[in-house]
Amino acid sequence: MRLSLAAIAVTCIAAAAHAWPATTPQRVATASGTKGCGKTHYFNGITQYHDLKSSSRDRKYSIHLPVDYHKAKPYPLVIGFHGSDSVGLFFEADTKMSEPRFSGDKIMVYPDGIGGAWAGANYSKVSVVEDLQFVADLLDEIRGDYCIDNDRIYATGMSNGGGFVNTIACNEIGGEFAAFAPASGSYYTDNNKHHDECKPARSPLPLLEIHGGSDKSVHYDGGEGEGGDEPAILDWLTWWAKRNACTSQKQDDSFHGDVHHITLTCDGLEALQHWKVDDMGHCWASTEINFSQISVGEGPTHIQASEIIMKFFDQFSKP
Ligand SMILES: *[C@@H]1O[C@H](CO)[C@@H](O)[C@H](O)[C@H]1NC(C)=O
Ligand SMILES: CC(=O)N[C@H]1CO[C@H](CO)[C@@H](O)[C@@H]1O
Repeated sequence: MRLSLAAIAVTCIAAAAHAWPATTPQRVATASGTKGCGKTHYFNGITQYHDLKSSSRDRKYSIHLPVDYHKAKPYPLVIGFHGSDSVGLFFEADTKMSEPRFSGDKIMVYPDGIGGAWAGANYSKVSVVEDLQFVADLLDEIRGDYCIDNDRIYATGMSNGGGFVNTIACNEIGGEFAAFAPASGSYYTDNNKHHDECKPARSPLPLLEIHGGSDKSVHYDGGEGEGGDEPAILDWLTWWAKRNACTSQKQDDSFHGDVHHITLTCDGLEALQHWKVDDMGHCWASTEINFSQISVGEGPTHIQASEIIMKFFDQFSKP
């Protein structure tokens, strides 16, 4: 089965594809440390919980430092946004992203949404403006307390949290991030007729999406979702292909056609990528059974989202 992105099909013949080896960084990081460099931290390698005041509300997040955290070394940062009716703790357990085999040298942060949700859905408890302000306040606090490589800040999220990752990418604050990776995302914002509410801070903005073809909550072909109307995933990708000015597309199919990996090249970078797993439902793709799969009555699948996402992040730093 061939996935088609309408807008790209036109330009892919004329454009010269610039292939990059997947394992080497597409842009080399020049580490620039933050205010928090030099501060000593204890219990590294163990997730710790913090409070933060934002828009006069009490917010919470957890942070996981690499076990060998060195106070003078700038580290990449990944912020992970949980799905609806959840908290950062479950997202961390479900994705296992804090395990060194996935996180490597990255600092992992898991914020909690208000009322178990992120802005954008009709069930959200706070406005998009307020949740985006929270992201700004969270970045400020983390930069002030820990040694962060400012050029290597990333965002990932699941379902409602994936939708919020898209909202971040579509706004000015998204310019603080090097790359984005929503999974099973419910994209409620920028869903007007012309999709012109999405105003990314730069182009291309590296983005990777993973979605189940059999997702019963956030349908691959779009339609009515739990928190409002959702676009078809390929339409949504087409909008990003335009914003990122991508010029060529390739596709790999594997596992007897169950897994499809689309890679679009944008300004010489493989900056827009999508993984579709035909048989997968609404969960975080994993080759091992875990919470989100159990909750939708599913077994493991062919790909490991946590690994794919971290490898994608490793290829990008802020230009
Ligand atoms: C949210 O949107 C969905 C889908 O359109 C709808 O079924 C639901 O009733 C809405 N809920 C609220 C609280 O507006
Ligand atoms: C959170 C969770 O349930 N994780 C499990 C995912 O699957 C692996 C492998 O079966 C288990 O070891 C984890 O405990």
